[in-house]
Amino acid sequence: MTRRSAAPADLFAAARAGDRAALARLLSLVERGGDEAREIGRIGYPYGGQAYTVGLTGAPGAGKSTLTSAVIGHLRRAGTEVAVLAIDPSSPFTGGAILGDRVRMQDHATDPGVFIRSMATRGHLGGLSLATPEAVRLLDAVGRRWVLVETVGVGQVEVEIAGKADTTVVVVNPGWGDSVQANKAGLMEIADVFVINKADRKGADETRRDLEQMLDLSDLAAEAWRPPILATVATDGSGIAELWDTVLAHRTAVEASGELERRRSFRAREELREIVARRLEQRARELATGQRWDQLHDDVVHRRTDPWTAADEMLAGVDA
Ligand SMILES: Nc1nc2c(ncn2[C@@H]2O[C@H](COP(=O)(O)OP(=O)(O)O)[C@@H](O)[C@H]2O)c(=O)[nH]1
Ligand SMILES: [Mg+2]
Repeated sequence: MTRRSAAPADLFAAARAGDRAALARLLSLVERGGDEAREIGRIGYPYGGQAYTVGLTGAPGAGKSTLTSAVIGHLRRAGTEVAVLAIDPSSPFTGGAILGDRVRMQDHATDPGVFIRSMATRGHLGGLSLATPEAVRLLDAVGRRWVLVETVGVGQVEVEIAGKADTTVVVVNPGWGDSVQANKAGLMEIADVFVINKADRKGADETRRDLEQMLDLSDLAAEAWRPPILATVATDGSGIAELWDTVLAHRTAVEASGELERRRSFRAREELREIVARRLEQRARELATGQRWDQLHDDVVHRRTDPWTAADEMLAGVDA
């Protein structure tokens, strides 16, 4: 049996037994969406619930991939296994960012304790916002316990995806206060931990003051967990151990307070809502074609029917 024709159930069993090629194939199917993706989701779902996800997000070039690679190194020295999803919506196949990430992360390419995957959206219904949680669930279901998700924190969708992690690390650089590119308000909202990476450059102290000030003014300051602000130099590993300790501290805090459970429950509801909305949208597109549609359209144009009545007629008997 070739990989291409292997059934999702067989691939899933193989991936759970540690077959990385099977896991990669499953992720491709998930990424592509459609019936096979749904079947994989169905098969894997009962096995999940053990993984902890850490999102790293920030502007392009902030050093997220370098930081991720450094964190992987830190975890591996402690014998901890880790999976990484690098999300890049702008590069469906071989975009520069993905290649760059691959090169940067190639230190870990032959380490069986590390699984790295670059993901882009293709035909998936709902795009990355639905494909990413599915991919994370798959990694969870095949037994991965730590999943790092690197996303570019620019667009609203990407920031939303980043905010879906159990712990979200927002990566900024010295001078961030002046940059207008990043979705600053969005990033402030989702941060559990701030990292000022490239702290070897000047302006790190100023950026820290800016962040503290923004935190003081935001709702976050009133919450039980005030996002700590750390400084790192990802290229030489400075601050990486502290970063990981802070992630662990956040995990402990949200587990103890019940916040983790609340977040996951909220996320499940949001995802369910989104799936329903996407399916209704698709159904609506399907309805808006064909002879009956053309007739109703014509009736509206020639004022034989008003648009609301036409819509009622279109929807009559539709099991949406
Ligand atoms: N000086 C300095 N450069 C860094 C640091 N971290 C990353 N870089 C460099 O910044 C560039 C972008 O890093 P990358 O990890 O690809 O950023 P990403 O787009 O956020 O994933 C690369 O040339 C890195 O070598 C750092 O702490 N200090
Ligand atoms: Mg990157």
